[in-house]
Amino acid sequence: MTKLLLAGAAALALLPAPALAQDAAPDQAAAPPADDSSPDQGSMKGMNMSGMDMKGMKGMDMSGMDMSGQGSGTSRLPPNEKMGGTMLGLGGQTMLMLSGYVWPIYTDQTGPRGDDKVYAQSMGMAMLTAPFTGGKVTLNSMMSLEPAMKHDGYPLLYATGEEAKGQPLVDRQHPHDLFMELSGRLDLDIANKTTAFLYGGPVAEPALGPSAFMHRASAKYNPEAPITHHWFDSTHISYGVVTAGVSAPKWQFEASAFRGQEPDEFRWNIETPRLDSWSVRATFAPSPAWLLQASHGHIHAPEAAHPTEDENRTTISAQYNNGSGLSAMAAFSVKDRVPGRNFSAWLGEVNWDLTRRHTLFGRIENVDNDELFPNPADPLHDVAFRVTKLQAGYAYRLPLGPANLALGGTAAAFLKPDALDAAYGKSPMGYTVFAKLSLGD
Ligand SMILES: [Cu+2]
Repeated sequence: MTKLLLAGAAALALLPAPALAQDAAPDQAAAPPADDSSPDQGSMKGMNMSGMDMKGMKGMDMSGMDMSGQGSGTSRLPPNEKMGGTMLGLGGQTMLMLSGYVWPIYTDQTGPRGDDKVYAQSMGMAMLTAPFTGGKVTLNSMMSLEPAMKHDGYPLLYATGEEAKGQPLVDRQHPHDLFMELSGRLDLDIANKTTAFLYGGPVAEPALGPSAFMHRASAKYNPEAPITHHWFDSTHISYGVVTAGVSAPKWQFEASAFRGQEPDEFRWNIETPRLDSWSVRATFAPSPAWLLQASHGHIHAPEAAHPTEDENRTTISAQYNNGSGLSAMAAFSVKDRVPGRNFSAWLGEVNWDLTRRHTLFGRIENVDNDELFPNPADPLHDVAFRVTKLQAGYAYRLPLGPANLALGGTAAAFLKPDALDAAYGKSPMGYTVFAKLSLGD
């Protein structure tokens, strides 16, 4: 995927700048400029044409390929939310969108349970869209080189979920798998702007939770995964997914069958797909700025360490994007362990592009977690603690042609019960500095 990103960037770098927009639509290059009342212009709004000559795009027929408001998997974002990327026309109306990032980070998580590390997050996405009369086919691939960061990922206080060396990961965030998504989607028009769709693949995302954090504008410069990842969006890499739904501009209903077990610690391979879990999701976009989501799923034996425990997960979320640099999300989740009890979590997240250069962002999370002491001999084993994480960050952005470089850092503090002082210290902190190079926004 780094390769993909570089290849995309290199391909663009080889083109003379004025040809860029034309390259995005070779068949329309010679088309006469359309008048400003072109009905297709609305669909351009959602696309990030950074560095491109918008005038050259006006004549394009963008019907069937409005990417605004699309999140990860089949999830949706506020219609105002742009999907960053570079479009390449492949003839006819077939388009290839490339986007991705390489994100070197240094983190220092303090206190007895902290650690520091230099690591890199990465992702490369390629999306092929081929409209036809009466519908559209979309193929998605998303890859990451994060498996190179070793099984135990990166230090992140109070994060839990998945395993390394056969042990549950605690105070660390797992790396993502090489194949984050390999999926296809078929949309068939059933009414004006309304489609019935079928989506799925060996690696895909079921209809559960809000769009995964790496696809939300509200988290685009936040280098830390949410410590509530396993309450909201941890199913975003599932081995085996089939989803059917109906999608309209303002609403979407869908249901999925998928494999409940989380990815194992060997992250270069594709694990055996199964369909042993299910979920349903309803999505509503009352206006271009808002996206509301509610979902519920039954996850069969998600954790390898607890093969006899299932999980019922219910999430609701509200996302906001004003279309001019301010995006936010508020979300609430209840994890009902079967057998077991409920564990709830909530999250608030914001990203504010103050100017073209300066961005402020932050996240607040609160989670009830009983996995902080995995050793059965520990007196605090299986005891639940409610922890709040408060995090703020800043990014300085440098546009580099079709790419963007963001330099920044974050600081995080925690509110926790005194009973955790012995293990974590009185006031542990989490710091990061980073440089995010992205194709697209
Ligand atoms: Cu993840």
